[in-house]
Amino acid sequence: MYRHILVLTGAGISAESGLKTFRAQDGLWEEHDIEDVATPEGYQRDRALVERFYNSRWQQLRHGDVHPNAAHLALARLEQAFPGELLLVTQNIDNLHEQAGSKRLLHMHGELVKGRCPSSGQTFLLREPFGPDNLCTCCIPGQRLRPHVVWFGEMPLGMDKIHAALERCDLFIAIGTSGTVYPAAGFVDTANHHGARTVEVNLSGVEPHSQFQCHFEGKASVIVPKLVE
Ligand code: BV8
Repeated sequence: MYRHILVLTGAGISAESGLKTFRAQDGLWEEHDIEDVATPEGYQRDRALVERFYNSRWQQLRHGDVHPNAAHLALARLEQAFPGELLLVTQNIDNLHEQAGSKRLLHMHGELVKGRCPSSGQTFLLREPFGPDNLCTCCIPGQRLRPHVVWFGEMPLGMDKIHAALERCDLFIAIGTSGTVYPAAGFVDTANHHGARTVEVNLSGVEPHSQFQCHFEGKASVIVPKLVE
């Protein structure tokens, strides 16, 4: 019986909810260079482009027909039912895990529904799109809020908590991630090193990552509920 579970999710778990992944044909990055929309340098170079990139994703999450799918809901049920320790670390910046009911959740790459004051680091729930009028209320005069998102070259959030959980976990499950972005892509090596069972859930036809001991091929909305039941 497992006592400490760490679940890592990527864009693939939200794909069936209608949110684009990063590296599929019609993925987010197909329309943009990472350097232009997901780096501090890109934000300095063309703030309006970056704001448009995040505003459109924020609007889709708020007003689009985007809802948690069976995989999100199954993970929330697991958290409720599991008597041991469970931490859900997501690379995703959408709030579908929260909408599904997950509470023991860590957004290591930030959150689309929040803005951050560039001076104080304070975060604010977004009430309007990013732009010249969307200012923080923690400074005088207010600073223009930036997306509360971890860009390439920026330190992911909650790394101490994640490393502590990786060293303790006896089951590590990665769901819907291409394993291309570090440090998340290296978590499986740490879990293996500490003797955890490591499991990967990804689409069939996708090259499994050899570092995982077990692979379940199929859509997350089909596989994850079966794993949880
Ligand atoms: C860091 C937020 C150090 C933005 C994201 C040079 C300079 C600096 C750093 C580096 C460098 N070279 C390399 C690095 C490290 C860099 C990195 O890894 N680069 C890569 C490109 C090589 N990492 C970083 O920069 C990180 N920070 O290293 O800091 C540091 C140290 C000290 C002090 C300061 C700094 C920060 C990385 C975070 C970047 N931000 N997101 C945004 O969201 O807009 S990353 C972005 O990619 C998303 O968060 C996403 O989660 C992540 C990974 O992608 P996936 O989630 O895996 O999505 P993808 O589309 O790739 O794959 C989807 C998968 O799902 C596929 O496998 C598909 O088959 C599967 N799937 C699809 N449908 C389904 C499915 N599976 C199941 N069911 C389905 N239905």
